[in-house]
Amino acid sequence: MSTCAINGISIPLVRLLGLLLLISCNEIQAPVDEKISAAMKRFHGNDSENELYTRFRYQPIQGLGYEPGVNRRDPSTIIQVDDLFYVWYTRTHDTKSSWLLADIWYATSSDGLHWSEIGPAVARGPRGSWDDYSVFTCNILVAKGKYFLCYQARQEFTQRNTIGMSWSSSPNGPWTKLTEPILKTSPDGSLKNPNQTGFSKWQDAIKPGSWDSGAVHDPGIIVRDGKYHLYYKGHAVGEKMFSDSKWGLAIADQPEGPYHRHPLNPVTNSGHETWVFPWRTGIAAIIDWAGPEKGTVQYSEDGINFEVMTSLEDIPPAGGAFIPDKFADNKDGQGFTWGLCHYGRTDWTFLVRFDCDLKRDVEKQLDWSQFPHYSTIRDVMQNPEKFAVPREALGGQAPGGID
Ligand code: AAL
Repeated sequence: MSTCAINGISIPLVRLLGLLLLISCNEIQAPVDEKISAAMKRFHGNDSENELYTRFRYQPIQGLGYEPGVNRRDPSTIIQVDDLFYVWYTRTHDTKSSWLLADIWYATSSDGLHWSEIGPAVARGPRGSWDDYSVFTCNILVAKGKYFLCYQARQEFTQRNTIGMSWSSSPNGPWTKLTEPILKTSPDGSLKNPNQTGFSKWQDAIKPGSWDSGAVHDPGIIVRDGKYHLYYKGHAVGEKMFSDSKWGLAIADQPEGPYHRHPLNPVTNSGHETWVFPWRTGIAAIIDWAGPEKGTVQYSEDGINFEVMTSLEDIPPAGGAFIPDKFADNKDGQGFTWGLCHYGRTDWTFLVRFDCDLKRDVEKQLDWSQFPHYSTIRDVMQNPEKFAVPREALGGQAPGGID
């Protein structure tokens, strides 16, 4: 074999020719690359052409709107049974917290705007049980001809929470509780006051723990390849900032579990209330206000490895969408156009409706004049007096349009 020596290293001639060709190709390519800015290298297209881009529009609803004396929050995914839409949510009369001392209630509607509150679905357990303090922040799964509600549970003198489940053969109940939680916080880390009641204080740590050792929140289950994929939010014991939360995945062969944490957890590096839905052959996620990838919509072919698709503004807080194919397990996720979410910056939390274009094949609303959130500052909206702006002026539009 012919060889050639470079710096005393002998290289077969064929490999050397290949190497030279590679170097010369790179040389030809380099100037072309240099003509693309870093921003355009990571550019995947305009939002106007991006299927996963949307703007959110909001409107009031009847029956679950603002009502002094009642907190309603964290609505579930909405399902349709016969001609009725169903939603489940946290309900409490407490003035110190809108999710502790709570029970899970449900409401129905035939148009998604006028809701009738029916009554409690799942209530707190008897004193001393693992769900005696609050059952809250629920989600619904429809599988095997049954309905499963999964939710956060707290015991009165225990800081770390659990995820519980109840099932029923009808969306109207009655609901049967599983005797044990389906997920618990990772047991590591050490809290300063593990048996304190009231708000969870996973920040106060003697020893920090893993990412979901402080709390397992916002459970929601999707069916995929015949298995039950439970997505949830985790907080770490010793977490420094409230918005350092991340999402994880636990998988089971049966709706009731046992659920096993995925070895690649956490599967997101950001996100508060979990919001995942089947999209085409994979899973999409809306990451709201928490973490370095806040305000993004992400996609994952396998439900585990998520990539940012674009960013979104004014994401519905704790959005519970009407996702008709959430449990279809057909690798043909279509998305959704509406749902409910909560408003939490009032004395009593309440639910509102959002509409959007996150459905394949819908024509997107691209007209900017439709979106009054553009050019706003939250502090001015909340306290216009401080900025000497008359409250009546808030909804207006500055002359000159939207430039
Ligand atoms: C929500 C959710 C969980 C938290 C609290 C009530 O936004 O993340 O449910 O525990 O806030």
